[in-house]
Amino acid sequence: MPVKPTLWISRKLSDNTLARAARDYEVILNAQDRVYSGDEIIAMSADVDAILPCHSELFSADVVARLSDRLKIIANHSVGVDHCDLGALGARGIVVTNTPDVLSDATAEIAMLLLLGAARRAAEGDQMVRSGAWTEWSPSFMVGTQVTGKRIGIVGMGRVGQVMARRARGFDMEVHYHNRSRLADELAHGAVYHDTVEGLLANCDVVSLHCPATPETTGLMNAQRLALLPAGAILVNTARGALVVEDDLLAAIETGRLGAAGIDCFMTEPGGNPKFAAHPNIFMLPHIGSATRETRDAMGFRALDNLDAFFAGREPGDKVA
Ligand code: 8YV
Repeated sequence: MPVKPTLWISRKLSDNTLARAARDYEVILNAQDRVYSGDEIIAMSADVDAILPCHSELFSADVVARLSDRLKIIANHSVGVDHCDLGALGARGIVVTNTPDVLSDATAEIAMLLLLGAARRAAEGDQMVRSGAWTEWSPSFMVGTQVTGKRIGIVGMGRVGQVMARRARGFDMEVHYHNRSRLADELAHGAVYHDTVEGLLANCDVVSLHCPATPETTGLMNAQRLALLPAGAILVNTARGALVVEDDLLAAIETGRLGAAGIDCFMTEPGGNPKFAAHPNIFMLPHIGSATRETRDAMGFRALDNLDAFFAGREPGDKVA
């Protein structure tokens, strides 16, 4: 029997994922499901051949420089890899993989939920009924914004963005997008391409962010760009908190430039932005875009597929470094 590689699973993953991992690897678990510090990750790396982390574990250049030579692969349980310094990991010869595709449907579901919830005042309405404050009704009460037939602008027309476009078409929305490159016609399905974010923003009633957080996209939605949206537009973010300058979002909500926002990702996680709480037209969720039973299994399996390929001497399908 060949010796099984030793794998640290940094957070509590789905039961099916843990069972499969235990079958094929010597697994070290994180029984408390807590976030490990850089120093703890470095210490752990001396005892393992592989790590299966979430986006909550930070592999900064400083951490990567001190990882043990024993560690060969980081198989992320996430599509986003902004928590990993890919340049530093590549230079160390540590393979990095992610989990694309399998979370696109779940994330687009949450983006639609945020869009509808922001447009139709879901948080406010739920709170009113729940707290017993619903004491009267009138036709002018809780009036929101209709989504059907409006223009949606998708920033980042990758896998999640394309699913979001399909869902939006189900609401008869006119789809516009900005992407690094224009999609082939058979993928665009008639969506209108804008070669700049600025051009897109001026032409949409709703903007939904689906691009990764990179040095180029950090702070993308700042005061200048928010000012390009039509008054009363809605912003949806299921991608990364770093894409939005949160103080500028607050200012745009306060002036009415933004009619509402639906936010699943924040600069500070966990926790979010306490300043948002004063605004009932900011509909918030705690970074749960991919949190369905089906998708959690699929993400875990995809990460394990990547590990299996690596330890079988093949190139993992989702190698990003
Ligand atoms: C996950 C995510 O919840 O995949 C990503 O990039 O942000 C989320 O889908 C998280 O990373 C789980 O590990």
